[in-house]
Amino acid sequence: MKLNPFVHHKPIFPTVYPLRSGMVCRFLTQLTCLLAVVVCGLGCGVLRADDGYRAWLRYDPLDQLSQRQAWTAVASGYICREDDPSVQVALEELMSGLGGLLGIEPEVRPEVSGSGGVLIGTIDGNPEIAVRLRPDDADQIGSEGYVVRTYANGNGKPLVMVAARSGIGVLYGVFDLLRQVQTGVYPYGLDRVDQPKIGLRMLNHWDNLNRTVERGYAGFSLWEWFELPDYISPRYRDYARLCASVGINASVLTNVNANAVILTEPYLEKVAALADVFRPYGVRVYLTARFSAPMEIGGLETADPLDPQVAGWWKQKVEEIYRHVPDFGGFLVKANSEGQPGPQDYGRSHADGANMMADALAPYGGTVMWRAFVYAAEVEMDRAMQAYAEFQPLDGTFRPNVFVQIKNGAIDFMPTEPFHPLFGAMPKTRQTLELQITQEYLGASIHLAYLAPMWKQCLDADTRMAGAGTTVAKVIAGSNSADGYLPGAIAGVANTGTNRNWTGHPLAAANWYAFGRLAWNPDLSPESVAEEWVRMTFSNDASVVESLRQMLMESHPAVVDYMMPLGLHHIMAWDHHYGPGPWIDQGRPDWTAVYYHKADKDGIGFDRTASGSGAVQQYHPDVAGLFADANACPDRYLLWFHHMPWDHPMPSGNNLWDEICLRYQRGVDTVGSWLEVWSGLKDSMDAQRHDHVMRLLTRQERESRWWRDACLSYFQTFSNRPLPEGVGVPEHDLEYYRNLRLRYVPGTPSEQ
Ligand code: GCW
Repeated sequence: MKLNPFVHHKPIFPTVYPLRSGMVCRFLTQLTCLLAVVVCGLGCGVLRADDGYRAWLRYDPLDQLSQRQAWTAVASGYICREDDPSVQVALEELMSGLGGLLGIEPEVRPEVSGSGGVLIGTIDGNPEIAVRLRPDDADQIGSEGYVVRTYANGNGKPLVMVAARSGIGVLYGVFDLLRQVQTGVYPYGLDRVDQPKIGLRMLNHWDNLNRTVERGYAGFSLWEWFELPDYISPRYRDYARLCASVGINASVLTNVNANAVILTEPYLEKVAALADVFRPYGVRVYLTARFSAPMEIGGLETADPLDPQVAGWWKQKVEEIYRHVPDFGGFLVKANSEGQPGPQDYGRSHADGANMMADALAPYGGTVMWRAFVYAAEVEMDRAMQAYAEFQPLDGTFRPNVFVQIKNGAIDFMPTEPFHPLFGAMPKTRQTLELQITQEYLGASIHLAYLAPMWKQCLDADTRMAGAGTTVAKVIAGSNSADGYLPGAIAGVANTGTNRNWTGHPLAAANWYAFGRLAWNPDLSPESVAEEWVRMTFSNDASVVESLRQMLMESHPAVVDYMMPLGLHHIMAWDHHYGPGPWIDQGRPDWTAVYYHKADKDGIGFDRTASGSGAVQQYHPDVAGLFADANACPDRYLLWFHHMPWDHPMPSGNNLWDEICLRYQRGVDTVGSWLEVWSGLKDSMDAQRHDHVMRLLTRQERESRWWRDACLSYFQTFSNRPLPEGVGVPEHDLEYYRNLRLRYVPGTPSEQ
């Protein structure tokens, strides 16, 4: 058995900023750890400054004494005898995790002995595992799942076993085990048998080669292209660890608004270096492919997918990529969308384009993720209908290794959107659900918005396409469901960057975490996921858990209230999308706000019923019936589907105008209430994160009033009605808000 000799001593995340002198650094690190253990042991809470780098894998001494003692008794040693790279990183993680949480450094042994311990390994790789498994375990864990179970071990010493079929399953099991310890679960009676419900769980990075990140609000791209492949930042490994800890198993490194240069030889060497780091963590690398690459870097005169030379170029290119990255995942493609080149430039269909690339990738097991986010300014049809109109008729024409990647809603990651009508409507095509973790339309990294409840609404939405219960989650899970859909995937547009804490807002890491957890198991409740994250990221202290979980759960509804309540959408500022802009009426119509809210003296909202654009009819008749009936339509989608009179009576008893105003106010009030809640947590966490969040919440409260005041002043010019009682009076006149101009908002593609 070969073990990495460094793993005993090498902390995976530095506990202090790296210092110049190794000795001083080691001494201080040890001193800090010792102090932390003492402080924690005295029950004083965890008060060390925390820059957030370790995210939810903090591994500070467990703040619950009796759980800590119980686990310390179990973790008397680690039993592992496999060389598999994923098992090895699992062992490192276990040692670093339990070492930090319990303050212990036990030995690694090859055999189970009378003294208990943590046994990890694969079924085939370690006979100690095989003899302990139950007959049905192997069937329930698939290729990526695991069993985490506590056994009584002879003389009363408990043994915890983490078993899987594959090394990556062992790693996932170890992360699950660490999560149990971190969140204060006792070791006794632990019996967890789990596997992911969705096979492909991907992050999409909209990262450019110059390291700007489109719609990224947490600094620059994590990928140091210029330094690669010579210098390998330790951050890559920590990124992979964080991904693996929540089950993310694929990463598209580059922006969908693609640059063909990523496919050139020097860049493929850099990509290979990243893939090498990610591999033991089970994270497969994908790239975006610019459709016109054969012309831009291949010297061809066309990129026509039916031209044999073009197909030949892609075949060769793919062969070259696999030489560098033998387990390359495939391509993500944005074609004929927002100015990107695509097969339609040559009169060909999306299927022609996708299939040509799919054929090149198929021999290597690679896939094409082809985006359905297409709409054209010249087309008269309601933008919300165009993707369905384009793609649904192509069902059955895509190769088996093509996934059609569909945003959760039919417009574009709005604060709330009804689920996309394409889900479940292409039974012969693999579908990927694309969510946006980065907060393009939800206050960037400044506003708190925990997105799991919104994602969950989409995952749970019943498309009815194969009968009642055909939820979006089931459609993308595919063969796991009884509905006969092909296995699909889930993708999240990442919110990561070079900010020390990865996500800018210290609480925005909850969204990265929750994306992974829901991708693994869409049946989890957003609330339980929030609670896990709080416990792991902050503390198990009841007041912290309770207050922060509640704030997280309130946050998305609050942001919807103060930005775009009742199904209003796309009323944000031009281009950078930060702040209100309901008055935007210039530029291509489907990028304006007036196209969507259609406010006039009679009312407000987009009529998508049969009397309007007819978009509801793209849904299954049962769903269409619900959305088309203004009295039955969930109120969060009311103005998405209906143009309603200002005096329409709402179920609350208010008329529509008053209801809109009161929703804006409710959002402002909710954010205001967090200021006090957060102040109250001052002594329960480190000052660094407390202060950072306090300042952001203060700004969010101010900006929630900005949204309310700007939007209501503007809509009031149509409703001609007074603000109801209880709604704050705008600080400025409408002209003031219209003239506000933000410059250099992060993540904005154009220079401004
Ligand atoms: O949400 C919009 C963004 C664009 C983005 C596009 C897309 C990457 O404003 O910045 O481009 O969607 O999803 O392709």
